[in-house]
Amino acid sequence: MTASPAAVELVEVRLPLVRAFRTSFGTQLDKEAVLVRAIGEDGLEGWGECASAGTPAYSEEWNDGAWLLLRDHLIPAALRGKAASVKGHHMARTALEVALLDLHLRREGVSLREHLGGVRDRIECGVSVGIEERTDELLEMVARHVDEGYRRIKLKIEPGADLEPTRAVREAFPDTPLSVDANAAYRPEDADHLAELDALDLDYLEQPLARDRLLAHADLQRSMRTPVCLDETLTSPAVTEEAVRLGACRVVNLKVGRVGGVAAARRIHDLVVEHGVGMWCGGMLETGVGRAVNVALASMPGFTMPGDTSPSSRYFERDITEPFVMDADGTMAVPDGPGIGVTPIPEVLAETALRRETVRPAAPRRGA
Ligand code: SMG
Ligand code: MG
Repeated sequence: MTASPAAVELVEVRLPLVRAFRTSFGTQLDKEAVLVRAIGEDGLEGWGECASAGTPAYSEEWNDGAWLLLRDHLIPAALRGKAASVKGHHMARTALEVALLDLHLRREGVSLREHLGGVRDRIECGVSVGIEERTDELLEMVARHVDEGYRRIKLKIEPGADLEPTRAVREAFPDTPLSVDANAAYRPEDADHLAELDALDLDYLEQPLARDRLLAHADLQRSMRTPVCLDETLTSPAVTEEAVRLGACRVVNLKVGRVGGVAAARRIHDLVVEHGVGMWCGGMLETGVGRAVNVALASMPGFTMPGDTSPSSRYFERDITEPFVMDADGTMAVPDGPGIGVTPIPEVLAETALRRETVRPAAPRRGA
């Protein structure tokens, strides 16, 4: 698809989050991200972001691992015009795939949205709200987000912090589209407890059980009215098709990094459309680089629900790119410039960088 880059730079950045984000697997205070910069012979650049975090709490991937895999395997292969033979590590692979795609699309003058066949120039924003100690503070946050115009509120839940806060939000906001995300915190034995969510008119219950429990999710879905949405489980087009055909989910959360790249995401998009299930674009607290990809993806026709595609201000005082801004109607523009349509601002990159390293083609061996 694309000529090999002349060099590839890795940059790890750290940005403080405007508010700590608590999920069933931990609390995040900062966003740390590995960014990939593909540098062409012609001086053009392409950027990609690895969706992993500082620790392997959401999935097996984490930033130190991604850094080594990119530096020692994925990038050296790409510099030779090859794909490395690597299993798993979808987020790291996606970061490089996107950087190379961005470089290619910039050369061609084509936006990622056009490349993907996106049909909208604005997308609907939802917001994912972390677990809060106090329900009154949660209600205040939700009220603020509803006022800001978000089209859907998602609450993080875990055992002990589920029915009570969700019921309180539903009572205060009877008409707001609402969903919950458990990040795999429940067991199949919790089915009766989870079925109590049915009274709260939720758009979906996201990833209630462990990610490898396809059949258990199908059983759970049969036992409750609220649609089950899968996130962590859906790591490829094949497993997504099996989940949908088994009835393990009625809604799909699509994250490009989790599924291994733009090409895999397109295949999932198409099969989800074919099966007529709901779909929305997930988020990993991305900086502007990863956000640009999510927003372009969400412009495709199969995205039927607002995603975790929030504006930059939901996460950062200052994003590393020009900020993504949400209008009062809860929508956000899809970038229309070439490639992903945004680039890191050099000064912000310099201020937020923890480390940088450039990988160049190996010098040819003597006699080779
Ligand atoms: O990007 O706004 C965002 C965060 C959305 O809740 C979100 N992501 O399971 O869907 C999810 C989580 C994964 C990341 S939690 C640190
Ligand atoms: Mg999730």
